Amino acid sequence: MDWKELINLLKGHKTYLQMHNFPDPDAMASAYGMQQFLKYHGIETTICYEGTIDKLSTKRMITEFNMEVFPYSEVEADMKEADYIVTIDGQKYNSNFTDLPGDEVACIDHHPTYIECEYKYKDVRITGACSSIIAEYFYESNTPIDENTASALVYGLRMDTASLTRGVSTLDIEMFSYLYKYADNDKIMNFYINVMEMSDLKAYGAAIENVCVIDGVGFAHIPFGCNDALIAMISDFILSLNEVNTCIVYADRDGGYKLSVRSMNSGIHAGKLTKDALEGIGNGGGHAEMAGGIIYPDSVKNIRDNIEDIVKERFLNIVKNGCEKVRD
Ligand SMILES: [Mn+2]
Repeated sequence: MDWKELINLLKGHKTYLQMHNFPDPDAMASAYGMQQFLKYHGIETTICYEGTIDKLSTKRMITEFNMEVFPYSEVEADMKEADYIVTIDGQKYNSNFTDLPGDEVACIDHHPTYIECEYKYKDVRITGACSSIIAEYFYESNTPIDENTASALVYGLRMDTASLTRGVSTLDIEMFSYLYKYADNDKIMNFYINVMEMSDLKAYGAAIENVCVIDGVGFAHIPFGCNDALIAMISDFILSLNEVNTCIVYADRDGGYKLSVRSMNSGIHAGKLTKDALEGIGNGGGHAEMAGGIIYPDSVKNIRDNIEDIVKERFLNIVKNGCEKVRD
């Protein structure tokens, strides 16, 4: 990380901070934190995303932290091909990252790279949360951090690491302790109350009805559309079962399926498992502990009735053959 290089690169350019599609709290906190960091150094930016922000947790972040974030449809008329884009908590060419007209000159992310892309500035490190990487920009450059920004980053860090219990690196711990001093920790605790909506229960209900566990691997199909964040929450929930050490939860999406995968089994890398299991019918990847994927509508046209058997067979095959959890 060379924060001066990033500032020099962006100076004088109209810059967008693009989060991954359907941004989660870590993406929101990271984009907001980077916006505040750049603002202090004289660079104004616009935060944008594809998809929707429709979870209580992310909607609440906008009001509680006073964030300004724009769906692409609202900036479409303004964005030119020459404008700069910094990808935040995601990378160009990923299945969850829409290629917008602007020029992706920089990338700040904590996920493994699946498809290489040339950026003028790249800061990709495998950490529990992208928020930790953003916090380090403040720390390294001695940039003052206000309570609001520190609080948002603590929340993002906690959400992506399940409060420092999942995929944690030394940087996450160091940045948590750095941010903690500046954050409004009571405000953050309030985010953990009332996190579910009545409509979420329908998806939980379907998953519970449907769950099937084979050799420690849990599968649940939600037979209707759900947003990414909800599928991820249900995946965490299925993983909390004593009988489950790896789980695959998927919901219908535009004629295909959206998957969320978790692994607490040290022999199974969730990202590699997902990528390999979906080969030829979809796309996916992610961290050792958590991953996501999609199955394309075209590939299930004739097999939709058997989708549950097909998903089980594909994932169990990879699990059986071993899918070593190697740190990327
Ligand atoms: Mn993240």
